[in-house]
Amino acid sequence: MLRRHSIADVERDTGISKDTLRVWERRYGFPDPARDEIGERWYTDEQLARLRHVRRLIDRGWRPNKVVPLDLNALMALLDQAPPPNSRPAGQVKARTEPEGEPHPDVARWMHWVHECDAASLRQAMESALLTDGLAHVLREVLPAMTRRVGNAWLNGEIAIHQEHLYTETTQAVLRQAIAKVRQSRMPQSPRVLLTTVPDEHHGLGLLTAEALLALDACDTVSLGLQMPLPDIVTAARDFEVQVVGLSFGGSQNPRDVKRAIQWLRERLGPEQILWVGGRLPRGVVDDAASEGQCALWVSTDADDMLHKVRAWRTATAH
Ligand code: B12
Repeated sequence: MLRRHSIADVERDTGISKDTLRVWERRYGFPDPARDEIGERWYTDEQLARLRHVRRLIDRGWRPNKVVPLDLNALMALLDQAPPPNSRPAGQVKARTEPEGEPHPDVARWMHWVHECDAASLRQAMESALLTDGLAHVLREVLPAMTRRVGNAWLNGEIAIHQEHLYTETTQAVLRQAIAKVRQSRMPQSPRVLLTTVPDEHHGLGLLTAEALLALDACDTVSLGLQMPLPDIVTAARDFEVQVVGLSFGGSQNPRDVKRAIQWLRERLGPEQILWVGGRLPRGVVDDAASEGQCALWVSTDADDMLHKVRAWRTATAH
């Protein structure tokens, strides 16, 4: 069934602001949304798919006037090419591009089962990688590469949404089982960490990755799953007597909401607690939110940094 998307949906999905969408409509004649009876813009699936590709090309350094007018096939062909001539220097390229780097052999195998919609074989392949290479290796080397591949494959139309869901669900099931196996008693001087996401944050693999790495590092974690209302996070942090509240962000939230959530929590968690935010954070949001609030703020966007913070905490509380 064809779906229609409001301008706010398109902004949230692609990260292209409403103002920019309107300017492109005037300037390039695309996107050319239909209007409803009260004049609101409505975009089709096809327009949304085209805009996702435009966004990725702009992130790679293409200028809007070169890509906005192109059709989907032309955009896909450009995505397979090298960066454009005179592209912006690396520092100015938006952080959301997802180069895949050298293909990992497990990724090719796992993708095969995703294409085949074969959940049992995918799960078996993941379990066998865990046995052969260990959880830490899979978390650091294979899962990030596989997730990027799956994300790009979905974006390029190589796989359907149900195949992307098959990957996410299987990964979650395998990781949960692996976490249960490695969970060990908490090392003295380790923070107890409550893990969750804020309302409307549906991305859960980052949270699970963090939980698995903390379990490997003998930290005690309390995982409350996704989308906890903010006041309940504060209550749970008190009731579970945690030292750290870890939040994971998937990159699709409005930066204003992310900043507000961080500030709101920093004002209400205790001064002895730490708010730990990880995942994909809109640029600048954490800097803005960092100056306010009574509890400390940790930010981690990669796995090793997460463990350094735990070690620093252990050292600081060792006496
Ligand atoms: C799977 C997925 C989904 C699934 C999530 C299912 C689930 N149960 O998790 C579903 C289908 C629900 C989904 C929905 C959406 N998604 Co989505 N999704 C993805 C995908 C493919 C994988 C995300 C993921 O799990 N990554 C794996 C984790 C392990 O990696 P990570 O998040 O980077 O985390 C690492 C670190 O940051 C750290 N970390 C993470 N959390 C934490 C927390 C703490 C405390 C610490 C210390 C560390 C830490 O640990 C990890 C390992 O180092 C990505 C594409 C990609 N390549 O990642 C898009 C992606 C994240 N989604 C995106 C978007 C736009 C959306 C949607 C708006 C619409 C859409 N187009 O599908 C909705 C929004 C839903 C919502 N309101 O939250 C965009 C975000 C754009 C951006 N600005 O970055 C991405 C990047 C796709 C893209 N290329 O455009 N998505």
